[in-house]
Amino acid sequence: MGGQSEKEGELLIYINGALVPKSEAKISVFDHGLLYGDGVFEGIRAYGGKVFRLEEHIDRLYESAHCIWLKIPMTKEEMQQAILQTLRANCFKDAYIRVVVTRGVGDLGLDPWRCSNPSVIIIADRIEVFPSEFYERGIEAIIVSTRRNSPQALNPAIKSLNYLNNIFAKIEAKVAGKQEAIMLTIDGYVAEGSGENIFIVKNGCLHTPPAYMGILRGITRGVVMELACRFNIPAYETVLTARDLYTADECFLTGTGAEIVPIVAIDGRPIGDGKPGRITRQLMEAFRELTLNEGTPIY
Ligand code: PXG
Repeated sequence: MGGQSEKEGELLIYINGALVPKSEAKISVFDHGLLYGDGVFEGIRAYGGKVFRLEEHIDRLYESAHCIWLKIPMTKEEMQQAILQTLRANCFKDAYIRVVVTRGVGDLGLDPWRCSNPSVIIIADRIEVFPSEFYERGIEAIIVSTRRNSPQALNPAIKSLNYLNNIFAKIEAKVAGKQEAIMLTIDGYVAEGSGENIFIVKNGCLHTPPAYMGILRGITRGVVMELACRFNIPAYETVLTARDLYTADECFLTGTGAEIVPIVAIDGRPIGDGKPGRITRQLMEAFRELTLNEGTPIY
C-alpha cells in the first residue's frame, strides 16, 4: 500500500504508557500473556492517515477483556489517544496496529489474582498485505479437520491470546499447499477462516454464518453487511454446510488484515466459474473506497 514512513531508526512501541524503541520493548517472562495466553488483543488498520473503525475495535477489546475478568487500566478515551500517539510517534499514515492487553506479571501458578498490573502494548507497524494476485485471481481454501473452539469451552467471540486453534487451521492449509483454511464448528457447520469471517453469494443474496455459531464478530464482516444494505443486496446470517460452500455462486473472506479476499476453489471444487464474482468485486471496491474516506484522523 505504501505511503507510510518511519522516523529514522527504530519503531517505537507503546508499553504501559511509555514509547520505547523496538529493541528495548520487552515483557517479563512471568507475564501471564506468555505463560498462559492470558490476555486479549485487537488488530486494527490505518489508511491514508485515518484509523478505520477505531471505536468499534476498542469496544471489542474492552468486551473481550471484560469476558476474561481483565480490567484494562485505562479508559477507552485514553486507549484511543495512546493508539493515535503511537501512530504519530512513528509517523505512520498506513499501518497495522496490534493492541495487546495481558494479565501482567504473576508467578508460575494460573491464578490471575496474583497478577497485579495488566500490561498494555501497542505496536504499529507496516502492513503486510496479501499479494495483489490473491485479490485479482482469488485464493484456494480447504475445509480443515481442526474444528473451531466450542463456545462452551472458549468462546471464539473473545479475541483472546489463545490462537492455537486458528494456528492449527492455518498449518493444515499450508501443509495442503492452499492459502486459507475454513473451519467448521464442533457440529460440522461452517464457522470461519483461520483469521477471517466467511461469506457466500447464492442467487444474488449474501449469506454468512450467524454470530451464535461460535465465531469472532468481525468488524469487516459488519462493514460488508452495511455495504450490502447500501447496495440493496439481501444479506442473511445463515447456518451453512460444506455443501453450501461448494455450490455457492461466489465466496469470500473478510478481515482487518485480509480486507475482502475472493475464494475461487474449496477442497478442489471451483466456486461459481472459478473467478472472483461480480458481487464480491463490487464489495471489494466499495470497501476500499470506504477505508479511504472514513476513519479517526491520526494528525
Ligand atoms: N475471525 C477471526 C478468528 C479473527 O481472528 C476475524 C475473524 C476478522 O475480524 P475483523 O474484525 O478483523 O474483521 C479475525 C481477525 C492476521 C490476523 O495477522 C488476523 C486477525 C486477527 C489477528 C491477526 O492475519 N483477524
